[in-house]
Amino acid sequence: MRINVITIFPEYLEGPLGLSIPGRAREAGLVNYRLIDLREYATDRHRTTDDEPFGGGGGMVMKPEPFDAALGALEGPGRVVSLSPRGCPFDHRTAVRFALESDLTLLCGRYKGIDERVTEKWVDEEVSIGDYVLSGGEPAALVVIDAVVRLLPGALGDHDSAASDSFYEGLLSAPSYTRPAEHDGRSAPGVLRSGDHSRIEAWRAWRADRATRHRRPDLLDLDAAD
Ligand code: 97T
Repeated sequence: MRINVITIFPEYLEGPLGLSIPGRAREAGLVNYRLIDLREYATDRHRTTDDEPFGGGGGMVMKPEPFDAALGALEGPGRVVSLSPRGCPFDHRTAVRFALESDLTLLCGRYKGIDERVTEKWVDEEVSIGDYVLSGGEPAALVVIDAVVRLLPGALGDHDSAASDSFYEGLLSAPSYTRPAEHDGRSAPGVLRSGDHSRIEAWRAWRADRATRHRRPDLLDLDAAD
């Protein structure tokens, strides 16, 4: 898979993409990251990438020309996704969908967003990682990349498992415990150390259901779940 990111801060992503599962996936040849510096596509002396919004109202808007030139220079941009607080919620299903693409291009806006004409011409979908405001799309792009890359076949090592992740089956996962069996006066549940896999599965299903009902009842809503 090839993931392009267009940003005014390529250095923001460089470090994280070399670490952990995203870094290992790159070393294994499962994914290639291309960080594109938007400023290199600005044409004026000051390499301007933003301007005041038409209609006023404060804040700054990302100019259309640098994005247009950067996207035009990409041979196969694949699915083009813009990170935006106005986007559709990014969730596990979106991550699965993106992981099936061969090429993905992420646009990082800042300030008040990107000129809508860029979105109309190039963007397949706008996604948000949650209901809060960021200083720019870069941390959101990292979130999307991490969630997508760990789904690529071979990205997870023997000690990681997607099947036990929260959301894998549409629910929060059960809590986890490891050695020692007793810590600070608290015991790990005996059932998890019983070796009885059907009892362990039943216990985990119960705790997953309980956590989901308490914290994320929206995930149990039948209409919302499918
Ligand atoms: O708040 C933002 C600003 C720019 C680009 C993306 C975001 C955002 O994405 N998800 C939540 C907020």
